Amino acid sequence: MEISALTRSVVKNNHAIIAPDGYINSCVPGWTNCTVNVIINEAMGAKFSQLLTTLKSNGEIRGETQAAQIFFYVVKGRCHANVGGGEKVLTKGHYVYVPIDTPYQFNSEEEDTQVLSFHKVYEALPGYSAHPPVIFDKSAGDGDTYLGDPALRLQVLLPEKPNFDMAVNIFTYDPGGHLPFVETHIMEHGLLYLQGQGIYMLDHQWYPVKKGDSIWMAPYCQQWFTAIGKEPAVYIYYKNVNR
Ligand code: UGY
Ligand code: MN
Repeated sequence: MEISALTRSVVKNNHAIIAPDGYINSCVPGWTNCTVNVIINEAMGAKFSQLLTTLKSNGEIRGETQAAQIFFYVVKGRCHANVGGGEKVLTKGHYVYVPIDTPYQFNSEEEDTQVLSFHKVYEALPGYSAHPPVIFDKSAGDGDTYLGDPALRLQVLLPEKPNFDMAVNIFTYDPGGHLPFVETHIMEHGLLYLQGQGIYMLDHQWYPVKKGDSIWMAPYCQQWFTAIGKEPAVYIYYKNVNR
């Protein structure tokens, strides 16, 4: 039998690893027939939230954004999205950007559909208007070579425009691929592993991580990663940008 007092999850002042074994469900008004796990949040010291929501076949995610914009990404399954008047059926790898003051609705079309979301209070930029809602129903691919290393690929999911104050990217590492240097930066991250495994160094501590794990990195939390195992390691991550 597993010893239930053990976990790989840690929560420190400037980083956290959250493995699924520690999840406790939350209730979010309007998000019904689904399991909501708030993985990263202001309560932890972060300046954004990261949620993972698993919908039953009749599950619904419905609301209207206020101060915070939301980025939704379909991790698995199938759902019908209605955002800011646009409608589409979404499957794995599709994603949606919901700006502030915008109604949104997602209805599951398959049991266990899973949706990742990043929520951030929008910081407007004088002279620029907020980007309208977008439903991206083309699957995210492998991405472009990162910093000249073909073992690393980065796919940028949102338009690189100054009116966006958040970026969401997918990072793919072939086994043995690693960040070219220890990153030390002001931007904050939240991430979810979609595939594979590896070793993350956070604030000079070393953690084995794998598919299903999430990580929070506060500003200036030093970070480095290498992929191990037999398949590429892939994570989707949030970053605050342009402000
Ligand atoms: O965009 C980034 O800062 C990215 N290279 N960081 C990371 O994957 N930990
Ligand atoms: Mn980084």
